[in-house]
Amino acid sequence: MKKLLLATLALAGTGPALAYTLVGQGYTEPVFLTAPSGDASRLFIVEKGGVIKMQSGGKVTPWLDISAQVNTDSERGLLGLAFDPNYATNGRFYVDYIDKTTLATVVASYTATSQGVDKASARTILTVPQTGGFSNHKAGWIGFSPKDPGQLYIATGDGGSVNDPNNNAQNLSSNLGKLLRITPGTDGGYTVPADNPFVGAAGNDEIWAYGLRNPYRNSFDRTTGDLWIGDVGQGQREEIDFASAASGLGRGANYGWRLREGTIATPGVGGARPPGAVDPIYDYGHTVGQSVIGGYVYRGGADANLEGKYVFGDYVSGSIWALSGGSVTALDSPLNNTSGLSSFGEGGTGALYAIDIHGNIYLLAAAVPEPAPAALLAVGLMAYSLIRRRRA
Ligand SMILES: [Ca+2]
Repeated sequence: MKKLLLATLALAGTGPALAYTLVGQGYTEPVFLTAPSGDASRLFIVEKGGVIKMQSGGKVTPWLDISAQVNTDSERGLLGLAFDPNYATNGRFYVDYIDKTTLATVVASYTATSQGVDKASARTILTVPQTGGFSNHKAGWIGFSPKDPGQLYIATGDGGSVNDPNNNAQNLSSNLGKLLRITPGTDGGYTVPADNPFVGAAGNDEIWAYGLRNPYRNSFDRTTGDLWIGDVGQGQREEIDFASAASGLGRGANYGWRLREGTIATPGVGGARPPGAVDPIYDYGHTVGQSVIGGYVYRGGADANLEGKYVFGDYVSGSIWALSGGSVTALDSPLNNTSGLSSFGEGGTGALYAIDIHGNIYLLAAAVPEPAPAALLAVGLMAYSLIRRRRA
């Protein structure tokens, strides 16, 4: 009976079992999910077209609609959402999108009340011109580190096309291909933290780290504050970059693009690793996947085997992996062999979710409801009898 049970649980994919539960569906091109810190009852789902929806108790409510001001061509869209660490008291949150008119990346703040979001509360925090006119590599993740409160981190892509034709990522006078770090103003605008690496030196003051191609999905470990970057590769290598909080979060780090693609010289434009450049903590080739989706260090508490491991995946292969101690384990994935894993997301108390661009949200690791052994046995018996009936 035990064998039968395991077979039933492993039906959906390969690798060690990873419990997953469909908890949301019907979203239109969802690309991100988050919640205010500590909020265990609500999820905020970002739709690429410019809408944020709130899901609570199985009910979905439109929360903010800025679709009229968002360009959604190719990789453009509403791409990022971050709640202010003091959201519970100030109601402030931040979005990252491509402006319909200027095609620039815009980071804006809004303020929510118990009545919802007042669109008139919109304040532009920062704008990054998308010179070059290409429609891909917009990154768009934004977030706060629990170990660096008050500073907003903003991931930008290299601006698009092939081989970073304008050499933005290595250019410290461009805010493209970077991780930026700013102190957002309470009424729009921003200041630059005095300890940013290029303050008082050549290079844009907003830049925290550089040499990134399309750092589309990233995270800070909610426990340690460590930084994890998922940098989407070009034709060869997909890349995970890491900087611990204890070592200063990679202040001034050069992650190598366009000279380096993962651990190799970029074919055509690459070369030796630039002096001081940081190699990825992990990279993989295109037989395994073709668009890395950066994830989270699992802190959800529902799976002891996963706890403390970095969970990430690939948009094209649908694979989900756990990275720990330099080695990767393939996990069961609800999206195995189906293109569409658009992001992971963390709930307000650390529950981990996977998002399918086709509209589905899966809770990972925690089976809901947690099935009692007797219930699992019943499921196994049902599956067994169904298989027998099909065979008959
Ligand atoms: Ca400077």
